[in-house]
Amino acid sequence: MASDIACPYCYETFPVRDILFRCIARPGPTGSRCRAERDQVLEERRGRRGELGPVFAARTRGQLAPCPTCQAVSTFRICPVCHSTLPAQFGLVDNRLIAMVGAKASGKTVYMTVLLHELMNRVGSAGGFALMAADDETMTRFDSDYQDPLYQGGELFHGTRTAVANDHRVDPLVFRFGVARRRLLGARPEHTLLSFFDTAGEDFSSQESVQLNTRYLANADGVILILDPLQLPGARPLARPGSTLPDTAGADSPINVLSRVTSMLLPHRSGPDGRLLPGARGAGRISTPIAVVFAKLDAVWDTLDPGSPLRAHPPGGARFHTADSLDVHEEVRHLLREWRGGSIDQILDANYRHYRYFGISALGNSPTAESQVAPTGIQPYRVTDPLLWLLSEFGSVARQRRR
Ligand SMILES: Nc1nc2c(ncn2[C@@H]2O[C@H](COP(=O)(O)OP(=O)(O)O)[C@@H](O)[C@H]2O)c(=O)[nH]1
Ligand SMILES: [Mg+2]
Ligand SMILES: [Zn+2]
Ligand SMILES: [Zn+2]
Repeated sequence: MASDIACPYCYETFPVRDILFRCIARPGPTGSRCRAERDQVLEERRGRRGELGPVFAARTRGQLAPCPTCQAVSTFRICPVCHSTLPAQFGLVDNRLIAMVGAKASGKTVYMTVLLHELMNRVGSAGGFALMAADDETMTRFDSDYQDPLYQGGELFHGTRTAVANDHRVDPLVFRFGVARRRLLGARPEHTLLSFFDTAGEDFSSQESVQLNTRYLANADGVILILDPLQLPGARPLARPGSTLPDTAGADSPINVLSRVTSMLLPHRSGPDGRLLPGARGAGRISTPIAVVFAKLDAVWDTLDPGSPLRAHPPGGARFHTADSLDVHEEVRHLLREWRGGSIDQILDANYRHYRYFGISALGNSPTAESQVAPTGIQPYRVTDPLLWLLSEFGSVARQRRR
């Protein structure tokens, strides 16, 4: 249903009027007070323990409601499915769910961390963007689990926990993204809530986890698919000496990950074993935009043509640059053929209405043999391009068509 909205934490959809409230559990106007209690739904769905105010329904589209028991007014709106506290203005501002998918060790977690760091810091202030955590938990978790280890410790991650290992939960990070621009009367709200979830590669290799991931993918507004060029047979020999070559195990090869993601987005066309069934080109193609991102570009940088757009200094600013992006798109498509990954292009072309190729490097350099960031530090290249493309597809970021 068009009016349904998706929870940025559990990705389940529901009508806005179904949003529940949580009592503040402090004395209300009548002097009576509700007691904090355990919330079993929140424990089961999110693994969060503790005692919280009781949940009540108000059947309102508003941002506050009085508790029917103690009359205290609450502004804590919660998801009817998982009982997570919804971000302020949820339902009033654009709400976009972004799924980050890719094979194990393709670079998803490093990329997500560097992308968010850049948007919060460097590119953010220079580019007229603002990004902040939409809830306290995202803030502390982003710092302690992602940003601090990489930026202060210089440590690379030890593999994301799979959703299955994590008790069938995925823990998205939720941010508020804004573009600095003058507010026009009647203009769309300036903020967009962005929910990112990063899966473990193994999540896509077992049938058990397919169901969980299907919900996240099916309700995502945009997909960022991370591919490691060093997993393509034609690119491996080109890797800069000292690069760590990932396994190219069958189940987790880029082509298999893309096939599995595609069949999750196209459930009616996948076979019982989760494999893609052939379909007529164009008919029922997937409308979710997918950014297909070649990560770790630094490892093959030296082999790129000196005139390649992937060696050019990208244009900056608070806009998405269409011409530059199309140059990169064509260049990556050409490289794909060279790297013997042409079947990736065929799958995308046959199944997706909106796909775009990108080439990025989150670190800018190979990590050391001890899995530490190189002594030269983190030097990201083109990391914001894929997200800005998705945001431009959603209409949240303006496009600059001419060069
Ligand atoms: N050369 C290079 N290696 C990278 C880059 N990003 C990640 N890596 C390597 O890829 C490994 C896996 O990255 P990670 O983000 O944990 O992969 P994930 O399993 O997809 O989340 C890291 O430990 C690094 O060795 C990059 O930008 N350049
Ligand atoms: Mg990871
Ligand atoms: Zn109450
Ligand atoms: Zn929820």
